[in-house]
Amino acid sequence: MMLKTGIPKLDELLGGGVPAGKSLLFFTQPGIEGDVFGMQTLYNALTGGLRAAYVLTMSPPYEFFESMRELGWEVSDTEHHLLVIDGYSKLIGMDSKAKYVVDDPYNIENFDAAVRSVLEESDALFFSSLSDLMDMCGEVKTLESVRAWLKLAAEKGVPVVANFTAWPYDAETLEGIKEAFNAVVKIAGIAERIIIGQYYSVTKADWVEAEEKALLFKVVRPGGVRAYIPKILVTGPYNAGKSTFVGALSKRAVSVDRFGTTVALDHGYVDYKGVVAEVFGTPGQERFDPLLKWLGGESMGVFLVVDSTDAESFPRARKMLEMTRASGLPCVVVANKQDLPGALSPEEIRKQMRLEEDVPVIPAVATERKGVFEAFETLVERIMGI
Ligand SMILES: Nc1nc2c(ncn2[C@@H]2O[C@H](COP(=O)(O)OP(=O)(O)OP(=O)(O)O)[C@@H](O)[C@H]2O)c(=O)[nH]1
Ligand SMILES: [Mg+2]
Repeated sequence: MMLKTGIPKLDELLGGGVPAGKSLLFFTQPGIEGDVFGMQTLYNALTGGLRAAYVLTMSPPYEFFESMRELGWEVSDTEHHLLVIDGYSKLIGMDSKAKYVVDDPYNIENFDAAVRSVLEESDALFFSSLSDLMDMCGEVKTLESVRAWLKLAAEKGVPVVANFTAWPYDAETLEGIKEAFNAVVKIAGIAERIIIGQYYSVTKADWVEAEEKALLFKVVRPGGVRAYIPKILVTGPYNAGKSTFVGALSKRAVSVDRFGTTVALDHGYVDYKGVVAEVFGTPGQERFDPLLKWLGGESMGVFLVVDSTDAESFPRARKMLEMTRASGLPCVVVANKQDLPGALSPEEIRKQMRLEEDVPVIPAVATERKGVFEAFETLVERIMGI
């Protein structure tokens, strides 16, 4: 049994997920939306039919269910096999309907009995926040108990997933908690005075050789964690179908056209199979070429859209490719308008454009949304390298 996180790309990086008896820590920098990672994994486990135990210390159960709902995850302890250990309500003197209610959440021993007991009847164990637990019960005592629970879970073959916010604890505590787990995913921000982006990376996993690559992500509501590509460029000759392509990919798209040709940027927002991307279409006319050079520099990948019936535009397309592909940006050629008579095949286009073997050419009909998501997936794979 593998516990899948359902976090885009993470399961691949972990070699399929969290194996039986192994443990995974989401180690989050304060201020970053790391808690969603644990919640998403819980949701994924529950909808996969697993019996999950959830040690809740962040909020009362109704608030937890509410934040799950905001993320688009309708969860209930009656419909799903969810055992909540409520380690919050008693803090504020509230009643609780949870099966396990911790009487004194300031005492780790009160959690101990509940955790040991749920391990007997669960396929996976989750902690909403081990840092909350530390704040209530002390760093040293919590760490000690966590080690004991992980050992017990390993013996029983139960996978454990926990969130942890890396507040300024003792260095020993921070090292200790990372050491205690089989795998650690670090979740942090890219800051430049303000936080401009969030990323995660697997910094440790003892059952697989995980690449330590940083993946940008975004949290969408509803939806949860999405892999995030801030910029993909769509270029190509005049009238090739770039604006149509951006529109076909996007949930929302804006194009500034005059008399049917683009005079400013197209912008689209793509949300497909766990990946969110901002897509920018460029105007095809030559007078906008300086813009193209400038734009290509900051994007993470390029679609080159060509009109498959218009071989005369191929030299121009080739030139645009060279302009944007400075320093080997991943690129996918979209052989558009395949529905029209006289459309050249992808192979023929490759030949005529003298494209290198490693540049994929994907047949498409942008007006009918055909091939556009194949092109998207192909480019995303190249950008993420997974
Ligand atoms: N038959 C067919 N027509 C298409 C297809 N894709 C786009 N078109 C048409 O081709 C014309 C140009 O499409 P646009 O999306 O505006 O092309 P563009 O590349 O953005 O054009 P510029 O911004 O002027 O460079 C429009 O009339 C589209 O409807 C396709 O797959 N098949
Ligand atoms: Mg256009």
